[in-house]
Formats: sequence, structure tokens, C-alpha cells
Amino acid sequence: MADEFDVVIVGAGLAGMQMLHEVRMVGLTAKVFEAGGGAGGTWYWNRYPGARCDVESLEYSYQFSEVLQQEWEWTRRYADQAEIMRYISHVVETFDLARDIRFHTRVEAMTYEETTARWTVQTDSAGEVVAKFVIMATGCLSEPNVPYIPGVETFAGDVLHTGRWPQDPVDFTGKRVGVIGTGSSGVQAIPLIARQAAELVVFQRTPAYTLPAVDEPLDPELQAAIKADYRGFRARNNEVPTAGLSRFPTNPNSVFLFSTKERDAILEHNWNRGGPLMLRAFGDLLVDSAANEVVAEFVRNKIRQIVTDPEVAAKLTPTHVIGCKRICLSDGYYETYNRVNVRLVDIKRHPIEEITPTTARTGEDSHDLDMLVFATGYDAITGALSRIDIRGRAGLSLQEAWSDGPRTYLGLGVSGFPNLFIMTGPGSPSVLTNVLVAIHQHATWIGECLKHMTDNDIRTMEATPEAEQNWGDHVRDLAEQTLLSSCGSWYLGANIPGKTPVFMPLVGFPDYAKKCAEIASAGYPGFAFQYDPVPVNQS
Ligand code: NA7
Repeated sequence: MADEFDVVIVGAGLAGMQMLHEVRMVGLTAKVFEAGGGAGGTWYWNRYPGARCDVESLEYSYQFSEVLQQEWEWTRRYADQAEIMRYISHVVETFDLARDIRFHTRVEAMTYEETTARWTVQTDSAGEVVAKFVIMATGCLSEPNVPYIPGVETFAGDVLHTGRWPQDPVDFTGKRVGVIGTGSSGVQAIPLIARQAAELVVFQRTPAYTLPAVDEPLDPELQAAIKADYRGFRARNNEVPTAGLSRFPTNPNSVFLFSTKERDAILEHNWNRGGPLMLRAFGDLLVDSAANEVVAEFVRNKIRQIVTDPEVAAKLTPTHVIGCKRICLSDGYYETYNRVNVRLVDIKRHPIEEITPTTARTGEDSHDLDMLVFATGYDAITGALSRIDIRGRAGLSLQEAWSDGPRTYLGLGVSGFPNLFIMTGPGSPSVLTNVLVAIHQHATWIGECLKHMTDNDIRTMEATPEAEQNWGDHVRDLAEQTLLSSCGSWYLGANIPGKTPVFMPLVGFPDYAKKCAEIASAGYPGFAFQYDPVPVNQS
């Protein structure tokens, strides 16, 4: 007989870890399956040089325990991967999480059994287990996008992906290294690899807007001040559309209310403060393309000033709307292209046609390489979900249900898939926020919902098709009020050939969180319940 739990949680990243804690608080049993050899999810795998969070440490941290948030001392404004892993280990130990996590175990399939109202969850190495509830904590940026380039399998050197970095450090000394991709991971890794490698060839498809992170030791006085009222600090962040950085409010005014000199002064100030604050310079820059162009042009001019070779600067200069792809943060990224050992190749104009044992060949040139690094990102938001064969009512697969793009109610539930919850799923704010806040909001909401169901003998809970349809329309309407869907980003799945383009995350955390809370207090409208049969002797 398969082991039975109240809850199976898929994934022991930051979402799965908090979810396990919440499930225990409700008094239910849980098993977590995690493919990696340790907790941490994306952070466990992203060990590439320069891997660093692009959310400030004091915000990219759990808030479910006042003791935890008081005792942990961050050392940098933006924690690097190693510091985040130390934090994760600390949380795992403090809350004794590992005893309910099975590592090195990938969930391959799960099937809903109508008669028992239970999920059977199949794994690659631990057989199958049965659970009343399944919670997908599979992460938004966890399934690497590894584009196939003809001949890559013949390459003689190491082929690495930033999202599946080896556990042991990689030595680039004396090597000719090729990096494909210039998103957040690429722009963090490139400056460090350039310092070690003999030669670095960067293969760029789309130049990103890369802003200075201005990472620095964390000011102890700031840390103490925030800890003096951490709850208040979190509450203020919850009122910001991106659920963070309430210390730096968005200038509510239009860019066009300022003279050119005033605009430049504001933008210069935000550039120097570092981080994504450039997007807070003016109230209209994410809704008005002319306003956006002013800010974009400021960043383009920075690139032209920093990069000494005008041809290289031109190649590095983005033309799309600033902010419609996720802003990248890196210190010293553009300066890297002034090094003599770094070469930039535009693979939009001349794609890589073939990889041989020792070269990457574009239509224009051939580049000798000893190592190849794919910094090509993820099949974001739905990638990890779609790789598990999830079968709901009547054998309906999630892949079939989502063949025209993902459909959810609140990003949390899917019609036809009872008692299955998705954390930071499509249709929720997820990647448009500080994801630790999104995780907290989902973990606590799901925890309360499990308690409600348990206390009220509710057998199943399932989003209704109408609620799902209306929610999908709402997500689309919100996105269309902004410039966020105006370019081919991974928010839309545009980086994955064949993926139906649907803007997946929901814009605006505060309204979303309020809506979820209202739905819970109103008895979960939009979800259908089935109740456990009352035992005969009690009727
Ligand atoms: P991103 O931001 O998706 O960046 C991936 C990069 O790889 C980007 O420059 C892509 O160009 C490029 N790419 C993707 N597919 C290809 C193919 N087939 N050929 C050439 N180049 C390609 O992923 P990251 O890992 O950098 O960052 C993801 C998030 O992780 C980040 O936002 C942080 O939150 C952490 P494109 O722009 O698609 O033309």
C-alpha cells in the first residue's frame, strides 16, 4: 500500500519550505518531494559566478516568524547565492524541515482518483504516495530553457547552464569561454567570467537594460531600523504594486511635467541609487510609451558613455520598451566590454548555425571555444508544471487544459483539478513582485484554506470554469493597461518556441492580496466544494 499523507508538496524551494511550515501549523501531515540534493530550489541550482538576488536582502526573506526575521543578519544589500543558501540551511534547521522532505526525488506524474478524492503522486525514485491535497511549489524560474543548436552534442568542452550549475566551482582560467544569453543570469556571470577566462565571447540575441545594482555591505543602522519595526516594514511593502521597496516610492508625476534638466537629474539620482528604482522615476513610464522612451534613452546614453567602442555600444543598446522585459542588475556589466579579452557577437543578425567540437559558427564567423555557458533562462512560470503529467477529473491533463495558455482562478486553482493548489502560479503576481512576499501570501492563504476545509469536513475544493474565465480576462485587462506585454518576454512565454503567448503574471500585488483575503472571508466564492458524507450513525 502506498504511504498516505494529507498533503504532498512538490518542490522544496523557498515556496515549498514555507508551505511545509504552514501545513504543519494546521496540524496536517505532509511530504515534500524535491529533485535537488538540498532545499533552495532555484538558489540550489543557480551557483554560477556572480549569482545574486536582485531584491534587497531585508525584503527577500521570510516574514512568517518574527524570531527568524530578527535573528538573521544579512551582510549585503543584495545577498549572493552563497549567503542565501546559508539562510536556507538556517531555516531548514530551525524549523526542522528536512524530516518531511525527500531529496533527489522528482515527481513525474499525479492522478486524481474520483472515487476516493485522492491524488496518487508518482515519483522517479520513491514509488508512489497518496494525498488529499497536492501543492505545486515548483517555482516560476526553475525549468531551464536549453535551446538546441545543431552539433552541440559534439562540443568537446564543458557545456553548462546557469540554472543547472555544477556543485563544485568551475574554473575558467586560461579558457576560451562562450556565453549565450544576456538576461539577468548572463549579465551577472559575464563580468566575473571575463576576469578569469583567457577569452570571453558573448552571444547576444537581445540586449537587456542592465542597471547598476550598487551592491554594498548592508548598513547596520538600516538593518537595525527596519528590525525595530519589521512588521510595519513588511506591511508598507505590501501596499506597493511590486510588493517591495516602499522606502523608495514611485514619483507619481508624469515625466512630461519636468524640464529635460530636471528629468535627467531625477534619472541620474535613481541610476546612482541602484537597483530597479529607475522604473520608479516617473508615474507614467510603464503606461505611456513616450514617457518610457525618455527613460530608455537615458539608459541608452549611459551605455554609449560607458562602452568605449561605438560599434559595441550600438550592439549593446536595447530598443524595446524599458521594463517590458525584466530589468537586469549587475555592477560593471557594460564596463566588461571595454576589456580586450571580451567579444560581443550579435546572434539576432547572425544566429549560431552550428557547434563543432571546438567552435561556435554563426553565418558570419567562427569562434574557437573551450567551454560553453547557456545563460538562456527558463521556461518560466508554467515550465515545471507542464513537465509533470498532471491528470485531474476524467483523466484531463493539465497540458491539454492549458493548450491555449494557462488558465487559473487567482493563480491558485484550476478547474478540473480538485484539491490542487499552485503557488505563485500563472494569474498571480509572482514574478512581478518580490517573490518572497508572493510566496508568503500564497502559503498563508492556502494554509487557512486547508484549515477551513478540514474544520468543515470539505472533501474537495475546485475552481469553477466561470471564475477561471473571468479571472483570465481580469489578468489580461490589467496587463493591457501597461506596456508590460509590448515585447516578447518570458512573462508571455515568448522565449520558448511553440508556447502560446499569454501574459502570465498579474499586475498589482496589493489589490490581488485584498481580493484573495475577501474571497476567503466570503466562504471562497468561485470555488465549488463537495462535502464528506456524514457518517450514518450521526445522521
Ligand atoms: P532570461 O532573462 O530569460 O535571459 C535569457 C537570455 O538568453 C536572454 O538574453 C535571451 O534572449 C537569451 N536566449 C534565450 N533563448 C535563446 C536562444 N534560443 N538563442 C539565443 N539566445 C537565447 O533568463 P535569466 O536566467 O538570465 O534570468 C531569469 C530570471 O532569473 C531573472 O529575471 C531573475 O529573476 C532570475 P532574448 O531576450 O529571449 O532574445
